Amino acid sequence: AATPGKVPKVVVVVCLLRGNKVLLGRRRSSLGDSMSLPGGHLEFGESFDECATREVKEETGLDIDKLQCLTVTNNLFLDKAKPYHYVVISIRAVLADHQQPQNIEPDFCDGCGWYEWNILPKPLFSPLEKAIQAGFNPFLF
Ligand code: 8DG
Ligand code: MG
Ligand code: MG
Repeated sequence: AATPGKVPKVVVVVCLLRGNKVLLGRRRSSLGDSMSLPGGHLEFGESFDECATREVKEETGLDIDKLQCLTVTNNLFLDKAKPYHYVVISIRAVLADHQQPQNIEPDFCDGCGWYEWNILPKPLFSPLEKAIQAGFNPFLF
């Protein structure tokens, strides 16, 4: 049903892979801290790849390469106090060649780190947790 004044938003998130690990960072919200993929809102006129590259750079300082579109999910959390509806495009990428993984500055991204896919930290950001429970795995594309 149409809800006056509310529109879905488009978000691009990035599974930045290094070996068998993925980059996650800490998100702070009123509902508590959780770990999530870097990413953010698609800006007017951007391609998905441009958005992925820009958000990762803004949030971690890292440059990415070999971008590949994985999934599109419709993330609905309508029963929350602040209901949200995001169309989330997941992109897989690796570090650009010149990039030294150890160069991540903690200042860029609180709690940012590389995690093995089968030993992910908890709590995960709930939409990510949900996607993983539904079988999402960036290593299987
Ligand atoms: P801002 O400029 O709007 O402050 O931040 P942004 O970096 O552009 O946006 P964001 O808050 O990081 O991401 C926008 C929304 O995307 C977030 O509030 C919830 C939704 N989202 C998901 N899954 C994921 C995910 O795995 N990672 C991130 N970062 N956001 C996600 O539904
Ligand atoms: Mg963000
Ligand atoms: Mg943004």
